[in-house]
Amino acid sequence: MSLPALAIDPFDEGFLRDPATHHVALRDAGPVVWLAPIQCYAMARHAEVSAALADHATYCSGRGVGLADFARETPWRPPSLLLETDRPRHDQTRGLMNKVVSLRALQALRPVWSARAHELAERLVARRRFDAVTDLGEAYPMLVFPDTVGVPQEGRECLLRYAAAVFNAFGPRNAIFDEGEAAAADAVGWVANACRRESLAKGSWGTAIHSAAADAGCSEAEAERLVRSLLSAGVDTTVNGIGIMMLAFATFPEQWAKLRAEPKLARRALDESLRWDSTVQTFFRTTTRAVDIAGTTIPEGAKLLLFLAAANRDPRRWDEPDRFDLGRPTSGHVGFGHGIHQCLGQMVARLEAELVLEALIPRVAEIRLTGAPVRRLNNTLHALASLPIEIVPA
Ligand code: OVV
Repeated sequence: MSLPALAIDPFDEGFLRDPATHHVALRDAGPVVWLAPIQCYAMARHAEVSAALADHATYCSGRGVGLADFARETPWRPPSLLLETDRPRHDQTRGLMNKVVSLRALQALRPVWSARAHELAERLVARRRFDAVTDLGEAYPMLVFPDTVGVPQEGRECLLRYAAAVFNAFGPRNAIFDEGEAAAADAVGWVANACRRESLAKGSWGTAIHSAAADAGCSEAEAERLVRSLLSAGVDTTVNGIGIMMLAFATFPEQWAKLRAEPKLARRALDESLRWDSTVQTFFRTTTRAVDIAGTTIPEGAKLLLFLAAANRDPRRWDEPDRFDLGRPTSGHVGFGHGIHQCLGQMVARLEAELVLEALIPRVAEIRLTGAPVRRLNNTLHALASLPIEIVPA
């Protein structure tokens, strides 16, 4: 079988404005395809994407999970000791992070995070009309997450620009990459300073990481880079995760009614929302050996683009994949990835989403769009700039 070659650039504006439409063509072209404009292999079907994510020995992360191959190019920032690292080192850093970002730690935070969600919901519902992205999707994580990591109060708006730049930098050096980098020039310095032990609040996750990293024999600079991971991965992801989840409920009003009738479903809503429209659309891997996929040989040292979002709507795997449906089993979705690199913060994201919904359920009878959602283009994230809504109070 020959390798289908497609003239699709998944980082051009046309693609990024409407990824789901292009995903159909990518999936239907074959189990593995060649994307000529960016000169790399790609997979968009659930079976292949999931299998590649599970096979970290063949598809490594240490050469970067963006288009840039760290074996040939200097990364734009020192590589993440989690995301852009392989075994055995990865398991040491991940092991110590798992002790800090734990279910127990989250259970302790729950009452405070819940109170913040209720206060915010109370204020927004009183207004009736608000922007579900800026007023809720951005506002809520910013109310709880920076305090938990323990970063300085002053200058926190840098976090959003920094995270956007990090996710843009997984793509090619296109205009979006350059604009993100320029916009985040000051944020890079702010984040570097915020990650230092002296900058972090006592009793925070940040200082806990410094202690755990020191115990594991990491240098101070390595500990700072581990804190940096939380700030890189924990902001724009949850911001858009909540924003897109609100879009899902506004688009499928019967699902809001179902949630209100069965509030326990709040715990599963984010996973179905991520399956329906994945915040993190793509990640790359690099092959560590020549590997055979459905009659095609991918050589050693090749970049491979994995379309997580396309896999999550693959009709070969999901019934009626374009429907947001709280009743469906979401197990197996790759919105948080899969395998050893699967999202470290997934419990944080789920808790934030659950608490936002818990605060809205008793107060909101209906959610209506009052205008078209506005996209914010990013090389990796399916992001929203604005989602104007009006709620009908309960
Ligand atoms: C999953 C993710 C995204 C961006 C940055 C990082 C992780 C990191 O570890 O720095």
